[in-house]
Amino acid sequence: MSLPQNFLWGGATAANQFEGGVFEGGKGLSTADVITAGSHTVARQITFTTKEGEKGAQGIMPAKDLPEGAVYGVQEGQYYPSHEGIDFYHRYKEDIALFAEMGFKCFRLSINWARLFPVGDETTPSEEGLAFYDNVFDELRRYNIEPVVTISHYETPLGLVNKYGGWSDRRCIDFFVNYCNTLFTRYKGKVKYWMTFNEINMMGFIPFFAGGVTKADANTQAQAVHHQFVASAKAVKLGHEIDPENKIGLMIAYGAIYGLTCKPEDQALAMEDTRNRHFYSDVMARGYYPAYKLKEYERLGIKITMDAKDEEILKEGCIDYLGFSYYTSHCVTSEEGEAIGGNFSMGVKNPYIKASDWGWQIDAIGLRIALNTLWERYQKPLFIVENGLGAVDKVEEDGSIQDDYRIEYLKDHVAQMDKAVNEDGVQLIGYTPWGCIDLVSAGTGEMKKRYGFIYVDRDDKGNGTLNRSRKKSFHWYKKVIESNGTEL
Ligand code: BGP
Repeated sequence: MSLPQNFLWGGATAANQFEGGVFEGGKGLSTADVITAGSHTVARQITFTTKEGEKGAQGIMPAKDLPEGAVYGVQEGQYYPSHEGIDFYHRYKEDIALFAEMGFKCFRLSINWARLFPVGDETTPSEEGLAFYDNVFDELRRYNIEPVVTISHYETPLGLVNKYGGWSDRRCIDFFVNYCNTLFTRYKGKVKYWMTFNEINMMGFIPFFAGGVTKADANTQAQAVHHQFVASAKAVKLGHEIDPENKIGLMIAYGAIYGLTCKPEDQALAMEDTRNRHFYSDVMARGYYPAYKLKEYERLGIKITMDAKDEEILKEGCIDYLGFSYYTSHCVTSEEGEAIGGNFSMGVKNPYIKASDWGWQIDAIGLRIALNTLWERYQKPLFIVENGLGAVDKVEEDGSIQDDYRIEYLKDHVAQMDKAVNEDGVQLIGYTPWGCIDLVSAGTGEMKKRYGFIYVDRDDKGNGTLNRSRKKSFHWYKKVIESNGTEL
């Protein structure tokens, strides 16, 4: 069966993972720029200087308390993968031509906030920063590729972290809304699809990474999340006022969650875990805090400070669609179980499915379940804005890359997506597999964890020509798009 006409086939990226040009065009530093590379066993490190002038580094997965009063910045001799990324900053024309060759209808990218507002609290944006994205959007439009823009993807301007402690400070709301105002005004007519915060629910696991929050206590985290909710709702309202054509969505990390057995305790745990993911979409899609979260806050003694108008703002700023990432499903048990590695807490091993080299469990059917759950709960259009398999690719002697494992993963997921649409009646507007061109891994900082249809010659230490080449999956995906999902 075929997917709806105008279905947005494309691919997804994020500025700090592929743009590079970190010191060019007057760009300021962001949180991503002070995080060093790691491997999948060694967590990435945030670098900082303490008040006493001592330089240090601290792991970010899982989130730990960072030193009080530290100043975050770059240190000589450290390798920061975001600084050069894969150099999209200079190669965007070549890359967009390759996306066009695959037949992309849309392309998801994020704007680097610090490229427009180097510190984050300025009132006027950098013209050079704005012009860069103008060029990118114009180039996309030349090929009729619709930009899908994440406004904040795991990078808060470092100035906001060092001056205000990131999103724990309410003033960030105004800085963000001013940034959004700039985007909606400047790119009116060029961009229609927006998402406010990438994987906003990761604020609960990695608050520095997701929101520049340097304190990890539960109250500070909940307060920072509240600020992001209000900022997002204000942005939605403003975006609609500036251009009624704008479609502004949320973005959460999602996945089906199963109880390991049919033991009621396991199922209850699965229900609670699922609900915890829904907390973010509940607030942003329905416009109010759900009862279960208010009860939980009460139980834990968490008190959020709200302004008189916050409740009204949340109601007025409900999102137009739900964007989500789907890589894996999760399995939970009420008994002792072996926890799975990976970049976040992944629950326990599901005995029925295989896992990637990074331990992410591969479950295409879970995608159909996820689509149905979200559709039933919100009745708003869905957009799969990330999906894919992180794998090590081997370049053959003739230069080809035979990534059949990637094709198999994507094929199975597209088939389930098709079922959700054509058999279950889910309203799905698009599909943008993650890292459509190889880029830096968010979780590990590695290059060897690749997702792309396009190979980039670059290694974990930053060596390589940065030359691009087409993998076997490039040709496969081109056919999928051409046939609107009928030829898998
Ligand atoms: C999501 C992020 C992306 C991304 C992807 C894959 O959580 O939104 O930025 O990179 O996961 O994760 P990783 O890069 O760790 O493999």
